[in-house]
Amino acid sequence: MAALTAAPPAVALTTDFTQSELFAQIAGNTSLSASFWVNIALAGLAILLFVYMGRNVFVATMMVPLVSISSYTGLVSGLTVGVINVPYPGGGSEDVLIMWGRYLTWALSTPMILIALGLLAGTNLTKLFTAVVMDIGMCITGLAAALTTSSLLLRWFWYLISCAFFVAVIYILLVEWPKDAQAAGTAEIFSTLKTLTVTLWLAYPVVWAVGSEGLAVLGTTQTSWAYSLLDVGAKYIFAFLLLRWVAANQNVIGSIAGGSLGSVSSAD
Ligand code: RET
Repeated sequence: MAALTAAPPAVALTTDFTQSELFAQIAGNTSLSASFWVNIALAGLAILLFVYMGRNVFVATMMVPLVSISSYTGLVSGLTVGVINVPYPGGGSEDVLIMWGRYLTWALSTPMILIALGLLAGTNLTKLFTAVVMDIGMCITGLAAALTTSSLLLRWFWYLISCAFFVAVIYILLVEWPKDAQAAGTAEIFSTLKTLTVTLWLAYPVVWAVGSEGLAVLGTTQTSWAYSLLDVGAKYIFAFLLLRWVAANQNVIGSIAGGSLGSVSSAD
């Protein structure tokens, strides 16, 4: 981003751009803006659709598009982005537009997805809590990786710590919850959603590694699009499949997780 190049300050975390300057930069890049607006529009549609499908269904699932709208509004307005001087392998560094708001809101949206999956599998509180805590650890240390400018090594060390948290989440999804789902009688839908989730989630650290915050094989706009498209699958397609199943299987719902999966309003 040539227009964003400025001399890196010696100490400050972010190079000095006002929110209005960042907003103007984003608005001036049609493709980057589109990677945000697509999600705001889809999240809005998802909320309308989910409300139509059933008013009380799965509070956790309904929260996902709400968090998403907040997330992308932060990005598109320039509030939750910043320019930092990212060190790259080979000794160089560059001023890069960092979308740190993504990590922040992932710390809210991904636990919701895991809570929905855990409840669906009828798991116990210990495993649910472990998955959520590990997941939040992954998001916060991912944020630390994105914001560390002092040392290339420490930047990637944060990345590895985040991956370690992520392994725990994947383990619970692939090993623990399928057993619980089997016992709860939700194995089939759980298996579909687990496969979707694990496949898409695995792509996030890959995008980070090759994206503008990692090895910079992808530029800022391409990185943003990659995350935005992954979000579409991991959030809206996920939530749609889950809610469709919940609406069609009220009898199973009542018997798992003490009915805490929610219910479709009787008006439907
Ligand atoms: C980071 C970089 C550090 C290493 C790892 C990551 C994983 C991120 C994931 C994000 C999933 C986000 C979703 C958002 C939906 O709203 C932080 C990219 C492991 C798995 C599903």
